[in-house]
Amino acid sequence: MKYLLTLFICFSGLSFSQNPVFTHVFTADPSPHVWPDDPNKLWVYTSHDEPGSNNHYGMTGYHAFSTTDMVNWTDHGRILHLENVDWAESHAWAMDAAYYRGNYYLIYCMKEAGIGLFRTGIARSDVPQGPFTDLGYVKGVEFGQDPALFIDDDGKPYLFWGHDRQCYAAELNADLMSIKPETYVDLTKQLTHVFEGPWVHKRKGKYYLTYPGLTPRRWPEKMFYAVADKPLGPYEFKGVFIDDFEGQSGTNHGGTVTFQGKDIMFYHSAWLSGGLSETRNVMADYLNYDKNGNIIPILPSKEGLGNAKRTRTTLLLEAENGFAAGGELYNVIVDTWIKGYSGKGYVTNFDNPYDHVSILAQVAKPAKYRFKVRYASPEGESNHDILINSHIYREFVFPQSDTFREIDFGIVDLKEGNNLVRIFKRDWKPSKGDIAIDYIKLEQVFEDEL
Ligand code: FUB
Repeated sequence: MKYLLTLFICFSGLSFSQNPVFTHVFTADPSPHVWPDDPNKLWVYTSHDEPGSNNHYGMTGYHAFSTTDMVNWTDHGRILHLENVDWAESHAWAMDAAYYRGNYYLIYCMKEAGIGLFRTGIARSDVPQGPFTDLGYVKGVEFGQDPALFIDDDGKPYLFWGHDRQCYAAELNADLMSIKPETYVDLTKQLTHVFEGPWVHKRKGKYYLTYPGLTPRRWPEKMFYAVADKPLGPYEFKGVFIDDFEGQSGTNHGGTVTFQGKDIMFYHSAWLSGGLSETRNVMADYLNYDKNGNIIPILPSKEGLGNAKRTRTTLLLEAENGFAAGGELYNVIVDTWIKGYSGKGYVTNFDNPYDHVSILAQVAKPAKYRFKVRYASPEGESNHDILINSHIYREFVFPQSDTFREIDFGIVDLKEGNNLVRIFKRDWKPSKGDIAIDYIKLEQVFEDEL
């Protein structure tokens, strides 16, 4: 059977390639989760590398991704940015996410304004895709780089963080805003070679702490792990499970998740940028254990998680997210009243020339996307300009529609980096109606499909 499958692959010209997982945007430090309200959806939260920078100093924000089949992904866009965190000045480095007492949390690190030292920030949302609202930083955490928030089965929250060859942990108070000082532990000596980036998962009653480290102090980072009977240790060092590999980044960082019955390790490499060490992309491979519960080392594979030729991502960018997602709402409002609407909100009240909504799409390289807009316009047709990066892409009359529907505008070109899509009220023809914009979609298309 295996032979036949190999033959089929050779003759059909198919080769499976699901790594890198996201090929349209540079992403790093993946934090994978399955939330309790939907076991059929896998979420991955990432930091974002700026195209062209090839260093970590200019990192400014985070993205959320979701999938049900590990082939077709949704990029929910920017979910938190330095601009949305008034105590921070730079270094939007690694983060984690958690579901806790009915809300979703993003726990992240940024450098504190005027001080320049890492703090561990907490932001909250009532939906997994964000955007997240900053609540401040966790008190009692110094040098709070690379936080991981682990909620144990008994509901107790634990924070782990790692910075420059050190790793610490503590139980958090129930509001997640401060540690319980009496629980604080220094795990550094238990985690041989540790450099940063701790992540904890639980399997068969044991706590696995995975982390990037240097042997001895030699870059690039490899991934190691240690195991304990209690979340705060003591941890027993086990060894390396992702060694050096071709095309790796200077750093490595990641986490594990169980999805559809399989254990998966998400981490990062520099494959998408062609080996630019600090311009990274998310990778994923299955994680297996031996009969004693030891992690079987992972060899980063081109195939990744599946049997599809490649992954495909659609950017699903909600109009109402505005500034929190890098966009803008100019003299328009967010509403939900249109009959049958069930989302978080749409943008409406385009009643003056220049009223507009702008939506940010971040991509790694110049590429083509299929562009769609979901709208309703119950009172009649409505005239608008659609601008992409300040150029008029289309002057368009949105037809009257009582209900929300998608218009497919065909293929558009996006440039490397930040792209702003603006839907703009212009007085070139009077409108009868007032549109409501729900979202835009930008679907990845590949050269061989054009
Ligand atoms: O992504 C920026 C930094 O690089 C992270 O915080 C570290 O863990 C390393 O991956």
